[in-house]
Amino acid sequence: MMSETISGGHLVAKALKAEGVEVIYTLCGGHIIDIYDGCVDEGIEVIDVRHEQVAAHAADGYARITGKPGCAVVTAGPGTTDAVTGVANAFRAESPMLLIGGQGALSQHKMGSLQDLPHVDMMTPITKFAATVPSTERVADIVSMAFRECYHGAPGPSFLEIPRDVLDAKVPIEKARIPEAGHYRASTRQQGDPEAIERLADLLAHAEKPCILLGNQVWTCRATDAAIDFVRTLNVPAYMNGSGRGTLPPGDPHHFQLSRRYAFTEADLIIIVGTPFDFRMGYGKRLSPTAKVVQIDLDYRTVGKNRDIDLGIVGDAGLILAAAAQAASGRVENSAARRKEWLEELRAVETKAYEKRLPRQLSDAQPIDPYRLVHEINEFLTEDTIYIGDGGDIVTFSGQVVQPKSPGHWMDPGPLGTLGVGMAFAMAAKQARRDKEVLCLFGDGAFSLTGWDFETMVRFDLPFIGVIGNNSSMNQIRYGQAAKYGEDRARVGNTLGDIRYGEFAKLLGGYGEEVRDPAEIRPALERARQSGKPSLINVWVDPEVYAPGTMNQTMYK
Ligand SMILES: Cc1ncc(C[n+]2csc(CCOP(=O)(O)OP(=O)(O)O)c2C)c(N)n1
Repeated sequence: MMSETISGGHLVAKALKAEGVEVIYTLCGGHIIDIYDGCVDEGIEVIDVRHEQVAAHAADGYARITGKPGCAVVTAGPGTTDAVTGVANAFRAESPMLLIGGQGALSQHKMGSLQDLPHVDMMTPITKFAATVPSTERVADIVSMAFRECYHGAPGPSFLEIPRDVLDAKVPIEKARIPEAGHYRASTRQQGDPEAIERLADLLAHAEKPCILLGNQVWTCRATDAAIDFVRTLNVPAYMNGSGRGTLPPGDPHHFQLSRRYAFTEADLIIIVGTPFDFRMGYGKRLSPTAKVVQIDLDYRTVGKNRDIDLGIVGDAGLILAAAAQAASGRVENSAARRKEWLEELRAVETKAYEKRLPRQLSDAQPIDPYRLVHEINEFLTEDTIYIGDGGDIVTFSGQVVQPKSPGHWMDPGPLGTLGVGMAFAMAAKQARRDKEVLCLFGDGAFSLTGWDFETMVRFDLPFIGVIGNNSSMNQIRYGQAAKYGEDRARVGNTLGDIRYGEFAKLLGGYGEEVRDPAEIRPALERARQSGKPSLINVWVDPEVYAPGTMNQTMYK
């Protein structure tokens, strides 16, 4: 009797299915078509995009939204090099995704086959795991291995290249290991060392002016409830960054944003959760030198990096915060009363900063003040709107003003600062969460990197609200040039055309509008919401004003 056979591409699809992956993002090529065929059998959706960078960013975005790994499949050579930026972004952002690249046949190894490149060498420094699949029997096994590696410590991307003959060959099914869902990687989370938890409880019991920064990993670990319980039980003011934004809703008594620098200077205990001391944190320099500093992270390499700390705990943010809240709650007597003044002090700083900026947020100026645009967006967001920022200066403005209303509803590129993530993140967010509204703010520079994939949004019926803060410039860079070389030499390499992106949206089958009057921003956003289509509201903003962060050039300090 002939035994049943299975090809490499079908084994890929089975391994994806076992991991719960429901969709792959791809741009086709002859090397990878057997994976598509496998996806047909396994019921995995295939979303084909216009540039492999978008496929990789979408896999990153899918991971962020769902907590499952994202998967992008690209062809050999230029398909894989095009995806490098997306993988690199996921690497710096600690996002678990798998990129599968095609490769020439093993039988033609180093013979100069079409699109042959040393992919694994290229991917090794920007992944947690990069390998060639050497035989058809091992395909599903190695895909599962790549997923296992994605979740080692802080998550991150893996890369596999699968040679064409390995993918296309058929092997008897009993010879292939097909790992079963839930049976090939650990499902445990890492507890913090109990002794360290006791020390943290002790520090909390003695602190008069504590504060906590809830970073990316609070969302990665789905630690929202534990974080909320922690700050409420112990009465600790909370700041949020990256995907940690939205852990507490705006208006919550423990939600703070504009007084962060003040808090970090005045606090006697600073707890940093799941975010590194990188440029966004001034490498830890802006923390009071006399405060006790505690760092909690999934990755031991992040703890104590760039700055000394008093206590470092490696593990899952949710488990550690829950354990610390429990250990400290008996000891922090009357914390509500004790820290009342500290919270009031911070609230006063917060209110003052807000009131100072408010006139700009309400400005009727034409051309439109970017503060007005981001204010209107902030007012427009609902609890069910996922907000994405993709751009330079305009996104720096939005970082100050836009506050997501729910956890996991904020997406930015992360520390790689990659322009062009927006369309892909919108695609992944809408595809994974049809019940959510998705709004992406683009700079016109950022939009033009990957804007053609607006057409993919139309083709797959993925409605979203795109807003372009259009200043016909790469303004964040222009500012630095003007400051360094003078206004008369500032206009080199940063000028963009006056593009009517609203028309572009219509051309591709979406909804579009041009907005020059600030009073028209809100109605235009409402019409985009009503249209039920992918949309672009092209808002012409003043190119002569810059965000404070840009003017301080904080990102380079
Ligand atoms: C892929 C990529 N290329 C270049 C840069 C450098 N860069 C940072 S901000 C910026 C300008 C972005 O312009 P735009 O999106 O129009 O926003 P604006 O600053 O004008 O508001 C550039 C080019 C980058 N971060 N990422």
